[in-house]
Amino acid sequence: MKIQIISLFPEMFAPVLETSMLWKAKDKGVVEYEYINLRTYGLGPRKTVDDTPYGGGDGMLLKPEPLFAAVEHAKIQDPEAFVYLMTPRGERLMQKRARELAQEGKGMIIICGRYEGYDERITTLVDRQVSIGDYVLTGGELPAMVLIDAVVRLIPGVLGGEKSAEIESFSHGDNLEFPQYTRPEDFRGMKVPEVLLSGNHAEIEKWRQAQSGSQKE
Ligand code: 6GU
Repeated sequence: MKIQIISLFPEMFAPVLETSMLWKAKDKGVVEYEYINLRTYGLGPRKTVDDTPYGGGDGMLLKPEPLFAAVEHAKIQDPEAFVYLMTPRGERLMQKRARELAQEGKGMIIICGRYEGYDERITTLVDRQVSIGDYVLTGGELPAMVLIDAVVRLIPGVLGGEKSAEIESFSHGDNLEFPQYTRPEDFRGMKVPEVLLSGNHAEIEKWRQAQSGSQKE
């Protein structure tokens, strides 16, 4: 899966995407990251990417021309890719959607918004607008990394040794609903629940079910 990121701050991505699981996915050839600096497509000698809003108002908006040029460049490299716009006005990212994107395996072109917003005409380029929750961040870069992390870990072959089917059957891919313990058995008087030491797999399963909340989709 080719993941192309369009941003004014492309340097923010490597520390996250070139580490741990996201790096391993790349090392295995499962994904490929490309950072596209929106500034490259800026207008004039100052490489302008933003301007004031018509009708007045605070702040600057991303202009359409650089974004169109950047997306057109990305589309040439991966014509089948879906275009995502990270915006607090988008549809909130859910696990279910991350799973769909990982299974589809289509390339992703991710536009990171900045400043106070963007010219609305760029939404004509976009297949899906994505938000990561009900709060406002200074830009789409952190949300883009969240989206990429959520999707890439679910691509078959990324999690070491596990088959996607197994991941699916394991609490829909998320083993976060029940508490877990490792050694030591007694840490500062805090003991591991007896049932987990029992070796009784049926009882352990029952305990875990009881501890699990409902799976969020
Ligand atoms: Cl995608 N962008 C920004 N700027 N803020 C957000 C967001 C996105 N999702 C939640 N807050």
